[in-house]
Amino acid sequence: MADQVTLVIIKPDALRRGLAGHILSRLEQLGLEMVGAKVLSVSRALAEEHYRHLRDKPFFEELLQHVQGKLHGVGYVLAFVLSGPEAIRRVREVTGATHPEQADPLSLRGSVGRMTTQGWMENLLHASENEAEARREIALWFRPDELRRPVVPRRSPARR
Ligand code: DAT
Ligand code: MG
Repeated sequence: MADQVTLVIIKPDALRRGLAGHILSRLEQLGLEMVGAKVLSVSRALAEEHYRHLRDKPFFEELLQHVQGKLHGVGYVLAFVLSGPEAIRRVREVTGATHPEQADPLSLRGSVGRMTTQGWMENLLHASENEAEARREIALWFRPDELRRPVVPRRSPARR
């Protein structure tokens, strides 16, 4: 199995509900290497860039508010870079499908994710979907000196 790197974000809905430890402990069971970890406040610019593939969706504005913690009163997230065999697929499997009601009941989103009565999707964590997305996201969320070792090509000066 080829080694892969992936970006995981434990989002404000999970932190608000005290689920960071539960999520990390499920991820830890995959035996992946932790290459980077940090707590940070998400700027609007970072949120927009991270979710740029969804910018035309009707829920985009809510999504930006969500990842910035404005819906949950938690102004930060936890971000991780994990590496190991089939890391992307295996982390996505533990994470579960996007919609909590469609996610495998034993996955994180299926077991503790939920839709709120306001209609917000609390799906708890972000996990990269494929190698190209993982490379883009890791370069977006982590500076090279925040990673224990290089895992993605350096960002070109033009993109900073
Ligand atoms: P995933 O997070 O499973 O990779 P995605 O990349 O399609 O899913 O969407 C990113 C986030 O956007 C997702 O975690 C929650 C939000 N989202 C997606 N579809 C949505 C919808 N139909 N209604 C509300 N929020 C949605
Ligand atoms: Mg996605």
